[in-house]
Amino acid sequence: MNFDTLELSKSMRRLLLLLLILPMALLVMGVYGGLMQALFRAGIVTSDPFVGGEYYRGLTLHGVINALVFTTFFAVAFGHAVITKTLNKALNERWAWTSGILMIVGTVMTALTIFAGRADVLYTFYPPLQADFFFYLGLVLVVVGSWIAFFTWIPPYLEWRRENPGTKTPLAAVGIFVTFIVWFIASIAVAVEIIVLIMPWVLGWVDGINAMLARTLFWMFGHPLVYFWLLPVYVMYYTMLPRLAGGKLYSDTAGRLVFFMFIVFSIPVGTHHQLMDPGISSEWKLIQGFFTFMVALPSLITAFTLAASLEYAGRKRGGKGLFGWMFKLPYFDTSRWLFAYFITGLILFIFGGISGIINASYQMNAVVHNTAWLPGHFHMTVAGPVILGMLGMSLYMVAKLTGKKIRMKKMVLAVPYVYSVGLLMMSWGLMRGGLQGMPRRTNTGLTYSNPDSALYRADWQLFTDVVVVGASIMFLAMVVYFVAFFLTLVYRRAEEPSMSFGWTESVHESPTPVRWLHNFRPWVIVALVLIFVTYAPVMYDVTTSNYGTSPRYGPDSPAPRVSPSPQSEDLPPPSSSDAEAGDERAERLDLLIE
Ligand code: HEM
Ligand SMILES: [Cu+2]
Repeated sequence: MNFDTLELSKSMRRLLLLLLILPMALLVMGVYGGLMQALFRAGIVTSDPFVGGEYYRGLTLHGVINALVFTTFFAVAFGHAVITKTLNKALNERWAWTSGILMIVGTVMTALTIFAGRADVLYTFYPPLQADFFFYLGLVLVVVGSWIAFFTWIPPYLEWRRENPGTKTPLAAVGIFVTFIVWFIASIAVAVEIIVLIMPWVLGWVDGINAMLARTLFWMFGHPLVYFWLLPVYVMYYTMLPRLAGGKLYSDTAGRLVFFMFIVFSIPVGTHHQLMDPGISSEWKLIQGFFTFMVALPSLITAFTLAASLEYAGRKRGGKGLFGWMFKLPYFDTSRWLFAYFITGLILFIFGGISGIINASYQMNAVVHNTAWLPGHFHMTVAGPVILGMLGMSLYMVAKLTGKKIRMKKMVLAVPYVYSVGLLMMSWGLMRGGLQGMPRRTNTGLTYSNPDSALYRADWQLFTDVVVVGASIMFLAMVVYFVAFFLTLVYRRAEEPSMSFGWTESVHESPTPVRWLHNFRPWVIVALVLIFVTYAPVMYDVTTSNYGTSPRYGPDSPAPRVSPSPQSEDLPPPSSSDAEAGDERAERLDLLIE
């Protein structure tokens, strides 16, 4: 193979290190926030001394840092490295730095507003919750920065195509381009939400906001966002995992097909997050639900292709019989420690995927909607394969980019296993409780988990406790990872920095490009048509349904037009009716009815 010979320049190495290390430092806080959520929910703590004491502040920080900031920074850093190495082309450094600086400035801005208590709006920032202007501006800068990174990859790619006619684009580059095509199209929706709807409203230029329209635009972005998280990890699974396991990728063509399918099916599915929302007709909810099952297809193809690749590796390593190969994989080989981060993620993803299919089913969604089931489900995806792949690859890249030896290797190897055990416990607790009605985004410690409260639910206690144990195990594993990560950084350099990935070969591969898997354009066109067809009616529904606009929600204007009813079993008894409790009740009611 002729690629992977170009070294990254010193300036690019510096940029990549910055993009990997800064969000890792923030992730320390994000993960701490996760532990605190579990403790809040169980009633073990009632205020957080570090993040200013508030449950929703911590939850906002947790969602924004972990799910939005860390993942985006990683995808950009990984993308820069993969594109440079696979195409053997240097990127425009000035633009790469511009992108990085925009993202950093944006992140700092957003984080400061959260810390200052001016953005307790959770990572979905649903209007009429309103944050400080700079919260949104920061997010816009992060997104625009990531777009610029993507744009720096296009000219070298076009040049590469001209120089290599009739050659297949390296699979990893295909994966990275798909990641950012999906991201670019999807983030236009959130850009419109923020710039057209939210910002004028925050600045006071308009009195109210169409909350339903804002939510719809958010989810038009929010669902493909999960593939933006997942796709870089798919790149690792397809182009690195098989070799790490001691084998080859079973089918290169299947890999290409999977990536291209994501362009088409990632976006026209967002209303599956709004199955319980008013204002959108059931037909289109059902149709988008149908496409959600279509987008499960590439993940199923991936499951089979990767299983075949791992079987190939296991048999090469001497595995016999139907299942013998499974026991021959390098689970505990410190020299292949990265394998552990990939395989644990894959196993978690089985459960994450199955529970996702449940969420997407219109009827079953009614059972789990807005319950603790949801965070139970998505920690097995975004906090499973996504974060494990990104943690593994961040450490790998940082070590390569600095020429340092990874410290505490045995511990580093143990982290994903321990973390996964904790994660499965936490997710079980959340999901099982959710099936019994335990809500998400609710400080249950004040009420349902509080024996002194009239709302106490003894039958949820076991689940809340399991969540605490699981979350503590995850937290512990993450602390070990962070120590190893930063220790590796501060140690003396062992060798010349040199970025390289161990690309995998494939068992089945067509020597020449398969025509319809060679160009992005037709897939993008089909995607745009499908987005139009599925979203035009939804947008029509939302903009014509007569809900009017909402003023900002706040203690001075407790938005719900419904007044908190004393009969509602979910609310504190009417006796505690001083102003503060009223506000709190309204706030909780607002979150309950969303
Ligand atoms: C030590 C690790 C972690 C623990 C203990 C943890 C714990 C939790 C808990 C208990 C909740 C539910 C809060 C509630 O609804 O009341 C939650 C929410 C959430 N977590 Fe985590 N988590 C961890 C890691 C992660 C990671 C790595 C990610 C993403 C990369 C993540 C993303 C989220 C998101 C997006 C939410 C939803 C926030 C919201 O509803 O606005 N978490 N986490
Ligand atoms: Cu979704």
